[in-house]
Amino acid sequence: MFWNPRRLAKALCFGSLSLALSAQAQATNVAQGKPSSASSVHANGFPTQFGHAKAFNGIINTEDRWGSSIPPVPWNPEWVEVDLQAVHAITSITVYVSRDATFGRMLDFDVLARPSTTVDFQVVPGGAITDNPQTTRTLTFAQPVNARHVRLQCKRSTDDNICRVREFQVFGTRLANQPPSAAAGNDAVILLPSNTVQLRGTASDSDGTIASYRWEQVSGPTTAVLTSATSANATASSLAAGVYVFRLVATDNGGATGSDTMRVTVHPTSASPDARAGRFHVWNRGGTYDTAVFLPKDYGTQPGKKYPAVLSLHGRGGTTLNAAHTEVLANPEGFIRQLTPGKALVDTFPGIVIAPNGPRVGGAIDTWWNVDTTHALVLQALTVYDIDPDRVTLTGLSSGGSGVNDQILKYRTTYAGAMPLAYFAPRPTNYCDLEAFPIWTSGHYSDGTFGAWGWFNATDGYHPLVRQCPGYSGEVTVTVTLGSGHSGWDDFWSRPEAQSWLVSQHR
Ligand SMILES: [Ca+2]
Ligand SMILES: [Ca+2]
Repeated sequence: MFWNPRRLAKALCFGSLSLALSAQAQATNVAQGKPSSASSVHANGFPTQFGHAKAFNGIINTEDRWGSSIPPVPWNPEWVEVDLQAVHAITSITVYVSRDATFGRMLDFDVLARPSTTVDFQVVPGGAITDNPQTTRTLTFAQPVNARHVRLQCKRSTDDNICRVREFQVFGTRLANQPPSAAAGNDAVILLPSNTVQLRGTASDSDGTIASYRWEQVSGPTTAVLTSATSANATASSLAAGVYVFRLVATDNGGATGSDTMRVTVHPTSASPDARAGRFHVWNRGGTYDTAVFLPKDYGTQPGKKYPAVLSLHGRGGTTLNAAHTEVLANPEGFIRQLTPGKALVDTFPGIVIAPNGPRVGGAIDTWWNVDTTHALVLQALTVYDIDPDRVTLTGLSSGGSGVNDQILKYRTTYAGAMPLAYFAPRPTNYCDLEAFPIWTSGHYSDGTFGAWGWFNATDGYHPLVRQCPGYSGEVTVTVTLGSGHSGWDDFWSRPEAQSWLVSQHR
């Protein structure tokens, strides 16, 4: 035998091919014999040959094939699908896409997969095929595709416009059942005599379905009565004062479980509200600012409850302190004016309002808020009143708006949001510092203090200039109101959505 490089190369090539074939022979066609379905079945004259199960029966001939009954159109494709009965790591898919070597070939089709019925089908990598020239197509995945359902979706075919699949093979290995995830819902706080809580759970399973739910009590001062304990939503009743923990256990169709717990805190019946609740009182802090403080109607009734708080700064016209400290109550200016006796908001406002009255006691009549003194006042209020330190916001008008501006430029980590109205700001040199901080500002269009400084750009639809800052995350809202002149803040603060915003921000 003489040396022949071409023959040697051919032999090597066959050698590697046979290795590849033996590797493929070891892979299992996990679609064979599995339950199938199809959008339609072509039965004319061949009722025993065109069933969709024929695409998964392991027989690759011209007759045992699925065929669709009508010509496919792009917006209503014909499809055939297999349910692998469990999630598999799929390494390749081979589809025989013609009746035989020359006739009835699919031209445009997609191969799709999904891990469960709770998510949409996705086209597998390389699975969107157009102008197919071959009678057999194999898709091999660099990363295995995890799926339980695999679908072929035919959009265009040759000849008689009928889609045909002689055999649809899916190669891979079955994955272990993935446990479901459960969520027991938010913790709850109730006040006796109310002694019932709704338990609202949810669960999902990435590779199957939720077969059952079970609520159980983990701990608590007494044994609670659980109603509908085998549903996602249950009721815990006959609760006593103390802390209960409940667990939701979800079981999937493969028997795996996932769980989550939630806590119910039951407060004892309280004493009557704080004597100062539902109105404002003077928090006399001689040496800095005299301050009016509003406490909500239920203040003091729920031990441990923390309230959102609003720092309210007045404008130059509110600088009315007198020696008898009466003006702070008699002539309030700023947001706290919404809470003067007799107003409906007194009964419903859920936050604490801290309204210092400038100028500082014993200080010169200056119309600007001292940034450090004002901030110190807020920090002290956190120690005196039941304030949630993560829910303190700022609002002010005119020079009070500037006072808010100064707070958020120097101390904004203390605060959850700011609502400065009708004022000069932001200062052009540093307004980009305000990115990602919740701000709602407003003023009249024609107010020189508001319009002149570039809070908004009228040609851009009143969008704040802070939008142009690098990294801006979209938390600044500008509301330009109709009307003229400098005032208008009382109208703005009387809006329920503005009142709600002030107590809804979280640091
Ligand atoms: Ca077949
Ligand atoms: Ca599962």
